[in-house]
Amino acid sequence: MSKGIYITTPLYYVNADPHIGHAYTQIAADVLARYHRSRGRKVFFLTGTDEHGQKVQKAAAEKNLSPKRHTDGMAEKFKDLWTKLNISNDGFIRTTDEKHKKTVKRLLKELYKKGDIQKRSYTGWYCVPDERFWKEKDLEDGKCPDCGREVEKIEEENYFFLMSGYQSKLIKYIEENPDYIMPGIRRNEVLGFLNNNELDDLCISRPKSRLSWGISLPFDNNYVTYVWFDALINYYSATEYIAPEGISWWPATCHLIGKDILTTHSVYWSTMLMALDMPLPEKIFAHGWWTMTGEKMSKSLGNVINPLELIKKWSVDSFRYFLLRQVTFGMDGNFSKEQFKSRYETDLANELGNLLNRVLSMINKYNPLYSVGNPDGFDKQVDELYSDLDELYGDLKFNKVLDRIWEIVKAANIYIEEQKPWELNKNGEKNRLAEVLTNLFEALKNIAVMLSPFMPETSVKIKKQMGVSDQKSSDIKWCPEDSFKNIREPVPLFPKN
Ligand code: ME8
Repeated sequence: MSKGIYITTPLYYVNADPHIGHAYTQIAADVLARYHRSRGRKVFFLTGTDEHGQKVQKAAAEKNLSPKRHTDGMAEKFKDLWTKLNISNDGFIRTTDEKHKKTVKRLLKELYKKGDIQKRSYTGWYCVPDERFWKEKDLEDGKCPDCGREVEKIEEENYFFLMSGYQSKLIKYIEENPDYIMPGIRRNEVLGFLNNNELDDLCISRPKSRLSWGISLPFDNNYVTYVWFDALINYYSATEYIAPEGISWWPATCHLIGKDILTTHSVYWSTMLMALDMPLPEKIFAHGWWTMTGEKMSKSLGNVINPLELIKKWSVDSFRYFLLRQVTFGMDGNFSKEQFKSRYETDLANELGNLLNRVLSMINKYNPLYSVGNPDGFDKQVDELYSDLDELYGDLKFNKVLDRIWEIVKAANIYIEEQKPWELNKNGEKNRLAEVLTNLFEALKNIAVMLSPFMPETSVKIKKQMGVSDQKSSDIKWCPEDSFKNIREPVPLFPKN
């Protein structure tokens, strides 16, 4: 069976509405999926919702709804936003899906049988918003070391996954696979943690007396599964009942996550897979945070920006563009409406929009022949970028791809100023005029193709105005047989707001 490209996002908690942070991971994963599809590869792009656990149970109770009613409504909200953001996911998994629950139970049973899960009594400090246990020594000023919020002391019997037994195997794996955890700064963080601390066993159950909203343990009906143990398994369970058949999807090509959930993925999930004798994903990429005045944008801090407001004012594509151009993927970025406006007006309206407008207006006005002559370096620039794309996307260097596309946009604008097609026309230099406008036309066409994963609607609009077919990036080549005959009157791509 051939191996497909399998891209995942985190499954978001349905305790509050999605915000820019969630949209960011979605858009990045979407760009990656669209890129691979455009090269003719088989892709399965999965997203979904994480619906069990204390946080969700609490959110439902606050609205006086049953957890089921609450999660049904919230899952629709997430789906609706992804449609509005043009997210092309192939599957949407909910951890309340019966088939997912079945797989979780099967794998839990397997680990229990193997002796990798054991019952023990336990005292610890629990952070409800993070759904994580901490030891007394981990607390900072008596609070959760991760989010700084209050923790609750809890004493009870629970089931533990014997994660500590996999510590040295995990260190070895990360050391031998330098691209497993990316970017490097996160890899070093995980290795530093593993090399300097003794890994604890992981508490993977919650007594039903305290939490009923979860998947029952298949070997003890008095308990439900810890929400992370349930949620992480989604990446695998989806390949059993959501992904198209006939292609091998596991191991996943890339788990895209935010750095807040690096430990759960790189340590919990990796050791769970090791215990199950299953291959580990090829890559876990943890991106940075969007902050507001320096603080992480988060539902619980209440400093979130609603993506719907931005796309209403500025368009979906400009929102997608801004998020991936503004910040190096992997680093944090502070969100500012002024910077958004500036990118819209400068990069999109002035540089890209005007380029299209000028080129089409000149072709309409001067009516040149389509004439392949000296490409004046544009062919080289396009070919080089095209052959670098696999590596750039492989390292998730989204802003680098956009920088390189913009180098061509800028070069084309400068070329117009230097070549002065209006003078070539005035002086009757018809051949050179045809050559220059053909070069600009070809450059724009390739820009549109390479922009398509980032700005799918804009790419189609450009191609429509140029009267060219909806090409894929696998069709990229300089000056195929073409003509100006289907060209239309230019319409501004990014109107002034
Ligand atoms: O952690 N900046 O769900 P969650 C960038 N259910 N990205 C952000 C962000 C921000 N300010 N805020 C959120 C969970 N994100 C678990 C995951 S996976 C099996 C289970 C994004 O709703 C980012 O991708 O808290 C982060 O990792 C994720 O939302 C956390 O979403």
